[in-house]
Amino acid sequence: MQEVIDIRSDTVTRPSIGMLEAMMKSEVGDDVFGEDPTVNLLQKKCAEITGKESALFVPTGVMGNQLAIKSHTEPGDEVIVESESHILNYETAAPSVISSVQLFPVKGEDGIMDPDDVRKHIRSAEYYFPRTSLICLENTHNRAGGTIQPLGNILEISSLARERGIRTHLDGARIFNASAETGISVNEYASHFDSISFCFSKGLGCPVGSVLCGESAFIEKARKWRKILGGGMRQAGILAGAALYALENNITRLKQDHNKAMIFAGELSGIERINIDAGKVQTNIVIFSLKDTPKNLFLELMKKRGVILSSGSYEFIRAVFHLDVTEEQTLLAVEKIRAALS
Ligand code: TLP
Repeated sequence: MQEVIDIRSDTVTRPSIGMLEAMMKSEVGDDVFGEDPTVNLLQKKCAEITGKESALFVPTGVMGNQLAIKSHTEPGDEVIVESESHILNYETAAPSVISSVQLFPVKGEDGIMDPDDVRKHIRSAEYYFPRTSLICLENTHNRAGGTIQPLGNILEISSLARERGIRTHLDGARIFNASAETGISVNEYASHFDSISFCFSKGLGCPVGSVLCGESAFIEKARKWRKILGGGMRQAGILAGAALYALENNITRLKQDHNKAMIFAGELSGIERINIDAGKVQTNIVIFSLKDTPKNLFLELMKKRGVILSSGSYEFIRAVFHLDVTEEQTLLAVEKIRAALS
């Protein structure tokens, strides 16, 4: 049988034996009653890591972002997001459905908004404008190809928000990737935001789970909305056990995924029929396009050859490196792409 190299996303990883053992050994209780010791431990650890008062274990990254929006805003408010952000593009218009808010997209460069553009788009107080009550950033930025938000930029936007009485949320689905690359702690990144969510189910290799961190009153509001949305998970300790295992074992290795992404991008830059700027790869995501081959045809062809890539935004194709793909498989994927395009 043909070996399948699945680099569609870092969400496709399967729990390792070590993680499964940790899950089996996890003590559980009913988390809707606040009685799951492993969930409680995980939430305490996440609050510590991010330097926030409280944390809430949630099933998905989308739920983390949506609970943050719901808990920070009132119906009729406006939320500033980057125009290629996950919240705007991949969350099924949930802010309008769940929070009755409007998103205002500000175009960034490689996913990074210019603080002056953000300033320009904060609404003044006239009664006929919506109230800008929240600014969201994404670090690393998925659609831009795993780019890292520069700390200086984060500081400018967060102090601007604070001056104007606007709350801030960080979609830190891949914040550990940013931290592994820059050496800036997750605590430091989180300190510039009122709330942060991050995912265990991506580069950290868990089957399920994300967390939302912030002030206690904010988390209590989010807990109520998690229940309303059907996210009260009962004996979720088996999942929290996987997340605790990932925090212990799967963080220091993230740089290996970045190295594989860089090797992959470097090799692709030598293929004539591919457009890629290998120098732009910063973490575990690579985006590239094809000079003369229709994207869907190429994706189908590669799938038949055992390399699963994902259709990125617009003309782009996306490859994401993770703990279930080796360096050898990375090079094999390159060879298969080279052969398909020759
Ligand atoms: N991203 C997925 C897809 O939805 C595109 C992927 O394959 O990368 N924030 C960011 C920045 C994300 O990339 C994702 C997932 C989420 C939030 C949502 O996480 P989940 O899938 O757990 O709801």
